[in-house]
Amino acid sequence: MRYERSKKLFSESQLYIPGGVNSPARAFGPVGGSPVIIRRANRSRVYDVDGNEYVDYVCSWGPLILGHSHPSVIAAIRKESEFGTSFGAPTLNELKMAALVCRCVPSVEMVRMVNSGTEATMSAIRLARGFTGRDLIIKFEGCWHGHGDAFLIKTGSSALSQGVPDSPGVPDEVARLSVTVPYNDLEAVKSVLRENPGKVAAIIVEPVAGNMGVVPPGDGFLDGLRSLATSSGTLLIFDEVITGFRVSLGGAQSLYDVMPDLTCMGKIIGGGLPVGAYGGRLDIMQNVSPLGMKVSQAGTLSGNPIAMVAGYTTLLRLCGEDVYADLEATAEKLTSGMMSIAKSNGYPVCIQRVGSMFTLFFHPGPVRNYDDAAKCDTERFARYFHSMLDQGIYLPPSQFESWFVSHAHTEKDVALTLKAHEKALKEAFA
Ligand code: KE4
Repeated sequence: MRYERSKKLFSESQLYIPGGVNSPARAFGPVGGSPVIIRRANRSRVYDVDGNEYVDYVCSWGPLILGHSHPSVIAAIRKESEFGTSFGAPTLNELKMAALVCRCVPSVEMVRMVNSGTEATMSAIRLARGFTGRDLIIKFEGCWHGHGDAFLIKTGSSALSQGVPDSPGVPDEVARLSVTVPYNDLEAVKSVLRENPGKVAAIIVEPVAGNMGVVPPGDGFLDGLRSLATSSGTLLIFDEVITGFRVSLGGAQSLYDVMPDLTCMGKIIGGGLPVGAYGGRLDIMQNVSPLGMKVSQAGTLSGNPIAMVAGYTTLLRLCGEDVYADLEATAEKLTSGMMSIAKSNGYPVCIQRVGSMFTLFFHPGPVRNYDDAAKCDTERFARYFHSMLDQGIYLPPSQFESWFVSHAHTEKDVALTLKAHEKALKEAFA
């Protein structure tokens, strides 16, 4: 049987790990069935414990922009680990990394390393609150900023209502400090700012949303946020945990030429190891402990030397001239091929893409916000997903995630994917 060993191991995992997974996104909940257990990976391919091979479009949920087991990254990790695994003291690796991030990301003048995207967003919000002396934050429905209490809030019945907790364990008092508004809706942001003068510390946004499927910012949306933040004394935070070093070397802020006050990063900057970072304007960052206002934030393993070399080696490769043009070409070929198959058969789907991140929506489109995304036909997506898996194509197991193309994906991968896609669409719409 194709998934026999995976199924057996997953049942056993459920005895010891909640839901059998260390992050719920992996659990196949939205598509049904049992996850495949991955044993190893190389370039664009992952291999499960039953020996099945897949073309991988999850890429560890974004970090592996160079593909799996990139030889330079692996060599750097191997070499660095010979020198020790962690010192809890300053290192040369973290200096090189910080300098490179500041050079590549235009609005970042100073940066602090942490261990995950969640840590980055939680710390950025604390800094924004400390710096402005205000408590409220504005966030957008359908964006995901990790699992910090401040972010686990979705909109109430009215788009402008104060938040209610989305997860047990988030106190109402905390939830009330987050106001959720629809993505791509500047008017909604304006009203919240108008109703709460002098109270909003930060607006936090995924500059290209990747967590309701890929939803690009509409014309003028990011610029509009920038002006509203400036005129209200609110900080603008770009959560570039996905888009950082993905949509361009300088992230979404470079691509759209809009400068946030603070930027959260993760995924790619760790080269596949656990890293996050937040950075931005010098006058703000100079208040992170031990400096200035001493806004608290610390970490035993932050700036871990092995994680730093994995990230640094990845970023150096991305500084090469060819990478983003190649990624664009591969992603364009794949998505235009997928759409022409869908169109010629009259299937009501659409693809939204920015560079090498995209989503195939089971919705005719456009998808501009969470309400649009919620209209997708998730049952058809589940059938499509399983057909692709059975044909050796590994996709995120949810309609509301981004697919990622890596620099290791080849023409052959594209051809295999298109062939599988045609059959999977037919099965989804049967
Ligand atoms: P982590 O704490 O998972 O490293 O990063 C949180 C985070 C913050 N901001 C954005 C825009 C993110 O996309 C994420 C994490 N993304 C999810 C799914 N897209 C990772 C998968 C998972 O949670 O297992």
